[in-house]
Amino acid sequence: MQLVNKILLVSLLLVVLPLVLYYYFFPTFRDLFFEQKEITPFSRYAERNILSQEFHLVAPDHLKYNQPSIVSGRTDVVTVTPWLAPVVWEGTFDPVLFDSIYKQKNITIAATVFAVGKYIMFLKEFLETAEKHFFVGFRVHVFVFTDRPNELPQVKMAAGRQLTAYPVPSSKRWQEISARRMEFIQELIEKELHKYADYIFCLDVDSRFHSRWGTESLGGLVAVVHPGYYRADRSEFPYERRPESRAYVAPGEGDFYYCGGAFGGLLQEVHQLAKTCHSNFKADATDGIEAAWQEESHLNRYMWINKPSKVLSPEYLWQDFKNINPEVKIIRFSGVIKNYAAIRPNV
Ligand code: UD2
Repeated sequence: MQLVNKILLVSLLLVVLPLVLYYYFFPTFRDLFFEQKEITPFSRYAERNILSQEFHLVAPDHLKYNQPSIVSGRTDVVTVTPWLAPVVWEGTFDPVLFDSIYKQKNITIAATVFAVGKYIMFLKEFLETAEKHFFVGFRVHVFVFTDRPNELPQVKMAAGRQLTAYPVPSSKRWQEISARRMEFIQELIEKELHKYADYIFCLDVDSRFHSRWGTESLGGLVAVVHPGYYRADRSEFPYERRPESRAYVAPGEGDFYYCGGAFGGLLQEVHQLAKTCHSNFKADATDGIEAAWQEESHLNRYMWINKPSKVLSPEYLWQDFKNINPEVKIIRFSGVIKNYAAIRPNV
């Protein structure tokens, strides 16, 4: 009997051992038999929503709007990237058509804004102007990351729109506040937003809305071209230029210079962006390097490899101190003039 047991054990080992070795050394075999996909509430969200929200555009029947043309339109600006993503300028879209398509989708748009330390002073105007221009008529949930949750201004919000404070620590360095944004955005998406939000936009607080920022801005991964560099040669872009950094962009590379102060898209796309930038920023910090423009540098590196599916023109983030150029027909959102020495914790 004991001999039979031994024979059984040895033959079992002879079968199992090669299988185990094969599993570890040949990934294709492994993938054939074992599902490798990480199942999280977030990935379930992604599967459920991505197709219906982003790619299927249904217009209501009998909707009347101006006849579109494919032979006339804006000629003073480029309205499509070399990878055929639209570049959104005034005159390239029909707002009525866009809103009608997205109204039927019953979407929720989240917006994040950081108001740490004295930057809380910009929040009231940001929120008041957002009420007038940012996705008016849609469900919007604004999250304010702040170390001063008790100082949130009282702003009357329309039905379907709400404001939530998300406490974050103070910091002695503005660079750290700016840099940690990706980390907190990732955290918010994982903990909260995956349950109900479809799109997210991450915006600078020292800014205000002047005119419509609406459904025309929705897309998978959405970037805004920086107003300071949209006419410049790529050699002038302030990318991170030290190869030791994970934000490095080599000379002769890079499409546009994008703003750190406004980006967004589908929740799962922004989650991927925030997670990657956060982890690269952390790895850089371990190596003792901080990218030239913190998370903006990492975002630019990310967008060079992961091309945005929609690019917003500088109408979507202008700077109040800049003269307006003729191709900019409308300013939708702009950064206010500020005295850095008076508002930042360090200079
Ligand atoms: C640029 C970018 C900004 C960021 C930064 C580099 C634009 C228009 N702005 O702006 O997004 O990439 O360069 O790090 O693209 N903040 C606080 N408390 C502080 C300091 C900053 O809450 O004490 C938050 C706040 O939301 C602010 C944002 O961080 O809007 C960016 O800081 P900034 O506006 O001082 O940076 P700035 O103007 O250099």
